[in-house]
Amino acid sequence: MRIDILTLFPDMFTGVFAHSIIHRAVERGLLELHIHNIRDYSTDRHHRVDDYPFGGGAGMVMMIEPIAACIEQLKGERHYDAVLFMTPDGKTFNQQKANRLSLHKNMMVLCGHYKGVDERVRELFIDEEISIGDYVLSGGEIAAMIIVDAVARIIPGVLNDETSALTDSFQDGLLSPPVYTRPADYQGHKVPDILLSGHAKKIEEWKTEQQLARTQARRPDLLA
Ligand code: 6GU
Repeated sequence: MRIDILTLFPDMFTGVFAHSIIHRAVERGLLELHIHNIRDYSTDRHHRVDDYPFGGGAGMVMMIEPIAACIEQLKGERHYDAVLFMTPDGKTFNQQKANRLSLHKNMMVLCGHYKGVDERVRELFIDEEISIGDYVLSGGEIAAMIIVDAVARIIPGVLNDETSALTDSFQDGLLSPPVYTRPADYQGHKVPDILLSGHAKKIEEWKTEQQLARTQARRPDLLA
């Protein structure tokens, strides 16, 4: 899978993408990430990428031309299955959306900033508008990293069997059971006996019970 990210702040991505699961996916040749600085596509003599809003109002608006130039150049090089726009007024991201996006071969992710992006960008170029939740971030970059992480880790071959995405909270509609490691007794706080019993079948039953109880207590909306 190839993901192209269009941003005014390319440096924000370097640390996050150099580590952890995303890095492993890239190392294994399962994910290709390309970060594009929208400013490089400005033909303006001052490399302007934003301007005052027509009709007035607070804040600057990202201009269409540099964004269009970047998207059109990329589309001339290969087919894109989807062009996403990260915006708080998009549809809320969830595991189901991550699963669906992970099936794409090539996808573009546009990160918005300032007060917004010229509406014609959405009309002309965007297939899907995605928010990561009901709060406002200063830009779409951190949201884009979250999408890339959630998608990267479910590409087959990225995770090992022991960390399989299939056992995640949300994949089966239930929260995960509690987990424990050594010591079996920490200052009198003991690991549940069942986990030390060696009864594989009983342990599985216990885990499922725990999943149901946790989901009922913490996220009853998932059971509804
Ligand atoms: Cl995708 N962008 C911004 N700027 N704020 C957000 C968001 C995205 N999702 C939630 N808040």
